[in-house]
Parts: sequence; structure tokens; C-alpha cells
Amino acid sequence: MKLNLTQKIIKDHIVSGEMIPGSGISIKIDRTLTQDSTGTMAYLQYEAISEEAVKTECSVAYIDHNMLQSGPENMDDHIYIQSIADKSGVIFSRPGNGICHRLNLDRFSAVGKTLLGSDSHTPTCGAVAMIAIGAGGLDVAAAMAGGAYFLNMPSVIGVELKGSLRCGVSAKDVILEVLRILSVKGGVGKVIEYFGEGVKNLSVSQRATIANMGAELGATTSVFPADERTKAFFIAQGREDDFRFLAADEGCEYEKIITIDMSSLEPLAAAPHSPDNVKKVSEIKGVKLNQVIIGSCTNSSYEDLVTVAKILEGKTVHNDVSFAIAPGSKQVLKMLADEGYLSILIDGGARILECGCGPCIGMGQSPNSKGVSLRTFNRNFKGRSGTVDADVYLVSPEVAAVSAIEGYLTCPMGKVDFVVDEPRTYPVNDNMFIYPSKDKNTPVIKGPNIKPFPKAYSPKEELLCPVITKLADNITTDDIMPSNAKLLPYRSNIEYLSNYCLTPVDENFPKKALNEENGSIILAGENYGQGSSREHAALAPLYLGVRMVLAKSFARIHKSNLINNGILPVVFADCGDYDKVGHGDILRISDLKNAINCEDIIIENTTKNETYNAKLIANDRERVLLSHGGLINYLKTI
Ligand code: MIC
Ligand code: SF4
Repeated sequence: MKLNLTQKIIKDHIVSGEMIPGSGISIKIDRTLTQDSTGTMAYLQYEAISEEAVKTECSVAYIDHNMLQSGPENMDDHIYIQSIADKSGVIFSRPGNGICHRLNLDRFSAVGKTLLGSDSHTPTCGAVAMIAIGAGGLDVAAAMAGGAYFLNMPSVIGVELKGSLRCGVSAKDVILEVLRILSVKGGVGKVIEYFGEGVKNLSVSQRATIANMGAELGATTSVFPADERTKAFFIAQGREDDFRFLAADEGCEYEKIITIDMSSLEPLAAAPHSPDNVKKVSEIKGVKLNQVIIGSCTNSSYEDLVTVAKILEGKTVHNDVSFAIAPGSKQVLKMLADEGYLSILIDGGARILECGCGPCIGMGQSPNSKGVSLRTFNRNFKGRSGTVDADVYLVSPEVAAVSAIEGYLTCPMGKVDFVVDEPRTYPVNDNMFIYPSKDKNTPVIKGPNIKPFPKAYSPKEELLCPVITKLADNITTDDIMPSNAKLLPYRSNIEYLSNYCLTPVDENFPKKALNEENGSIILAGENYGQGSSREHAALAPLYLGVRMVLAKSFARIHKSNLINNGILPVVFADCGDYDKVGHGDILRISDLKNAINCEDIIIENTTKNETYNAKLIANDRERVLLSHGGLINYLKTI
């Protein structure tokens, strides 16, 4: 049988199940990554399930998110992660080294391998033919302990790339075009596999931009073949041994094929407040800007930043624009410095930030009130920048740089007449990675802000609780568990964080939840939990007593996080029933233990005397987890 690339890599790693789209499978995980904002939880969970060194061939713990140290919390977390990494056989990437996805691609990727990461943009490594999947911290902890990763076999959408990008058009425009076509929920349960003669016209960093932002489609992952350009990248990084040619079989099948002629693309922007609100820059040009920021795991490569420097050369950013740059890694920053581009950026008025996520996760650089910010990032959800009423547009480095000079949103066509080549060699210096001693006696150092995580409930005889909030479609994990410079330091303290749970969309949610002694229900629309992999979006509701989320549909990672933490993800059989359920209605599922094992369940609305047909969205293994009250409780029984 002819296999596409996704099927090939999964076939090489399958532990259980069959490669039938939608059916439950498990795969062996070769490599893992964690970052600091999800990492503390992941390692606390790792400690709860294993005392041994990790069983993967390579696991790396990055510090890149919680970098502002305005109190002891973040550095306490860094020290905890460093100590547990040392003991558990995990490579530690020190703060300042760079963003996890950029570094993992550059230094720890390997063609044909699987990678599981506690961050939704883990698919970045799909740029070099890896099956790289974002997951909750607990799933990553289980993989580090040697467990397989359980998922539903995705179906595979083929994206055929033709032609090549014109000057001024960038890889960001390719993924924005895919988002325009498929939307933020178009990738749920799917892998986006790129192929076609246009692939060779994209560098590995450009492929990484596209694979990275596939997360915004809700996709399980995105993947590119490994070809001559991939080989050149591995040689340039001094890691040829991690390369081999790998591509789909000629004549393989895809669920559907989308064709994109890159030669006909033009610069695009995701307008506020969703990555799929895509417009042509030429059509919305002229928006007055307060801020422009270059960086994030999507667009902080050497090529991206040199492009910006070349556009800025001899010019100064507009007086009304605050212009900042966060390089993706110390390697990129060093290259900019060595080659003189850093001085061009500094001369042009750039505020140089440290190598890390920075403003992308609201760690500083929040825009002014009602400000307009142009960013090369991947998410522009309302409030994510740290300013609730700001408008954030997502664009390419070309659009960002040209617009920063003009002071308003500007189309770069005709203003950019060069292409920056991928470097032939990178200056490799891995001195900011600390290799672990694996010494069981290494003391694990926990600061006072690191609190135990809440334990999931085992299911009772029946579920009988009120709906305490009714939410719209596309609720993001930033809505459920907001992240910004003030809250990120509490990622190891669920009790504290829970005070902010869902407050961007329902200010009184935490109070209402705490008033319900016997648990509560969240009612939501489509694509509930899109965005980040943060398990905190399940742990905070768990802490507050939420037992079930009843929605029209769920985002993949969040649904798994709910199940891992014993919260029931249930969808209406008929989405029209969503309108019938009101705030305060008391819902019942009788014989809960039995219901967990059935696909179809009946929900009684005891307030309105109605019943609804619903489905528990879980495969066989997930039902077992739910009947034990979540993954950790289950692991204790085996
Ligand atoms: C994000 O981009 O939202 C984050 C912050 O990187 C998250 C992880 C987190 O919430 O800590 C993600 O994408 O998974
Ligand atoms: Fe960091 Fe932003 Fe990438 Fe998330 S999306 S990993 S916050 S740079």
C-alpha cells in the first residue's frame, strides 16, 4: 500500500491500534520537550509517576516563557526544572538560550522521529519530517516515563505547493492562506502534509514557520518531506547524522488536497482577534500603528531577522511606533551581531529583547490602551497581549518591518527586492545546554510557590450539577486560563491561578464555581479550548470543582487535558440543544459509571424537564481513564 509521509512515520512507531482515521492508536515517542510555563506541572506529574531517569532517547527542558523576574517565582521555577532535569536525565536549556521550538529544530530534531512537547507549537519540527505533536504536560510526563502516546489516528490533508514566493511575500503568507481556507477548527483530528514541486523552494526555516502555525488550525501536526534542502540544513547545523531522505510514496492518498500556487500569493494579515481572520494587506493597509514586534517561535529565524535588518538599513522606525525584536535563539542573535545586522537594527530604533517568547505570551511589551500592534507571532486572541482592548494583527517580517517605518500597515510589494538565503553553516555552540548527571541523589529544589497539583475525582453514581456559565464558540485556553506577566509566575500554583479561571469571558466564574459544593458544568460552543496546550486550563476548572464541559465541539489538546484530569468532555448530538440549556439549569447523568462506557449518553435537564442526546468524546482508553478519575489515578492502579 502506498503511504503518505504521516502514515509512514506513524507506522514506524505504532504500538497499538490500526491506522484507520479516527480510531484510537498509540505511538512510541522518541523525543520530548517541555518549556517552563507548562514544565513545572509536567515535572511535578513526572515525579508522581516515576522515580527513574527518562526512557526517551532525548528529552529537553527549555526555559523560554517565564523570563521576566519581577519576583522570585519564575527563577524558583527555573531552578526546580534544572534540578529535576538533572536528576531525571533531561537536557536543560538555560534561560537566554532561546525559544524551545527554534532550538529544538536546530539542535535536537531528527528526520522520521516522533516528538511530544508540552507546548502546542511542538509541530514546528514537522519542518524536517518529524511527527511532532503538542500535548498536555501529563501526556509528556507519561512519555518521558516510557509510556506510549495515545491519540486518534488523524486523517491527512495534503497541501500541494506550487511555484515560489515573490519578493515581499513570505512563508507566513502561505500558512495564513491555509488558515483562511481551513479556519481555526479546520485541522482538528488531521495532519497537514505538504508536498509538491514548490516545497523545494522553501528553506527549512520557512517550512518551520508553516508547520509551527499549523497549530492555529487545530491540527494534530503538520509535516514536510525531508529533501536536499533539509539535508543542507542538517549539514549547516553540524548534524548530518540526524538526516535521511524521507517523503510520501508516489501516488499515495490524502483525505483531500488543497493546492496553493505560491507565486500568486500576496502579503496577508490575520486581523483581530483570530488567526483565521485573514485579509490581504493591500486591502486593509493604512491602519495606524502604535507597536510592531518581530519574534516568536513562528518568525524569529536568522532569515527573518536579516530580512528585517535589510529593510531597516539606513532608516528609522516611525516616531509613533514602538518597535521591538525578540530573536529566536542565541545562535540567531550571535549571527546578527557577528554579521553587523544587530547594529543596523539598533540604529533603526529596535528595542532588542532577550531570546525567548517575551511579548508573544504577554511577558512584557503590552500595547497601549486601544493600541494597534503588528506582530510576526502566531496568536492574536483578544487580551493575549496583556491589553484587553488592543488590536493585534499577525503578519510576516516583511510586512512588519516596512510598516514599522511607515507608521501604518503597509504592503511590502515593490519595497522588498531581495531574498535572504539560508545560512550554509551556523555557528554552533551548545554551551547553554546542560547535560544531566542522572544522579538519583541530586536534590530537587522547590520554591515556596510550587504547590501540589489538584487530584482528579473518581466518578460518582450520578452527575447532578448546575451549568454555571454559558460560553460562545472558539473559547481559547487564553480565555480559560489567561497568561500574562502577572499570572505566568503562578503556573505552579493552581489555587492562585484558579481565581482568574475564565474571567476574561465570565468575570464571576471562579466565585460561582466555588459556591457549588457538588461540582459544576461549563456549557460551551464550537472548538472549546483552542490554542495552547496548557493543562492549567483543565487543572484550574478541576480545582474549582468543574465535572463536565458540555460543548458543541472541542479542540484536540484541551479535550485530552480534560480527560487526563477526570473532567468529562461531552458534545451535544444535536448542536441545536445548546440553545435550550440556560445558565443555572441543573443537568443530570444518571448511572455515570455506566454512561462513561457508552458512546451515547442521555443528559436530563432537571430544571426544564427536558432530555438531550449527547456523546462522550473519548476512545476506549480514555473511557478507562475517566472511570478511574484521570490518568494519574489510573497509572496508580497498574
Ligand atoms: C502559547 O503560545 O499559548 C504557549 C504559552 O506557548 C502555550 C503553552 C502555555 O500555555 O504555557 C502553548 O502554546 O501551548
Ligand atoms: Fe512561546 Fe509564543 Fe511560541 Fe507559545 S507561541 S511557544 S508563547 S513564542
